[in-house]
Amino acid sequence: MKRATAYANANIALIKYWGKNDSKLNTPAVSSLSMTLSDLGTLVTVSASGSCAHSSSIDGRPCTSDEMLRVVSYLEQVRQLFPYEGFLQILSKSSIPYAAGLASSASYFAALSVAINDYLDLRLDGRELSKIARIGSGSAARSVFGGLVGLYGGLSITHDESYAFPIVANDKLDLSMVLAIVSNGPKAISSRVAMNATKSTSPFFAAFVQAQERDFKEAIAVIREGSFERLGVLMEHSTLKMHATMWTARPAINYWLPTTLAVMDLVYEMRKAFGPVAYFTMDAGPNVKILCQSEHVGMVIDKLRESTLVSDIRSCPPGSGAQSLSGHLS
Ligand code: 2P0
Repeated sequence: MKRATAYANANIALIKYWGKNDSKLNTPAVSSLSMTLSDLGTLVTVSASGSCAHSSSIDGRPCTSDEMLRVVSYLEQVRQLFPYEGFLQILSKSSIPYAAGLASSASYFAALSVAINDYLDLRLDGRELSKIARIGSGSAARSVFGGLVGLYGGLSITHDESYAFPIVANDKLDLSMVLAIVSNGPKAISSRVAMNATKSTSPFFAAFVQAQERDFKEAIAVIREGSFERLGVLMEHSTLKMHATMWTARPAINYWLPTTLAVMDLVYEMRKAFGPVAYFTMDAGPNVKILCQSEHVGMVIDKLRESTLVSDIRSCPPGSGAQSLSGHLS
């Protein structure tokens, strides 16, 4: 039986993507920048479905109808771009808590895109792969590449212009991300629904979009120069601006929990005690991701443990991009 399997890691945005330009092709309204994480990702195997419909399972359970809708819509978009016959079976296995704001859809659609590329023998390069991964999930475009990655977006950007690219970081940065898992539960509102509601109702959304291109370009320059402090400051400002657009949506959207704020406070305390060593970012969920340099990972973990605010702590250095594998899920 013909099968193709790929693995992709999750990524965490330093400069956030929030809001869409085109909902069908899923082009983002703003450019964004992320770090691909190591050892936190999704394995996907593609084969023929053997029936007259696509089929799909996640971690051994059948997809819910909403999940199925999203996968089928992606597979049919791919069919329009790269015509293929018949229907596909998609099996996946993830090391990420599902839908908890830990980029599970990013690694899923990046791995799926690479597996489909192999299965259909499309021979797409990284840029083209990132464009089809983006159709599945905006952030998935970035998981195609390892390390630090940019993704072009914009209010009038086209499918061809919206692709991801790797950014060569200055060795001085030596980044790592510590994840403080406040909650593993699925989010109450999907990021897709939340970003559409934010874009159409928040008076702050236009300001977020306006500032984003400058933040994106500055972050790329800072990554090349190797200034950790400037990168951390930009990252915190980006997440706070993004969440401010959500709180000012109607009705308001809030992903944070009291523990989220307590962990943010702890990061401020780390900086008071040790200088510019740690910065926070939060996504569509209550979990806090702390950016630091390798030499400070031990201190960040110790402080989190001492605080007893979270029991699940993971540290992730930068990880590799999506890749084809020879073993398959069954
Ligand atoms: C990001 N997030 O840049 C931002 C920050 C969450 C907050 O991308 O609708 O799953 O599939 O394109 O990529 C989460 O949204 O949204 C996300 P879709 P996605 O990482």
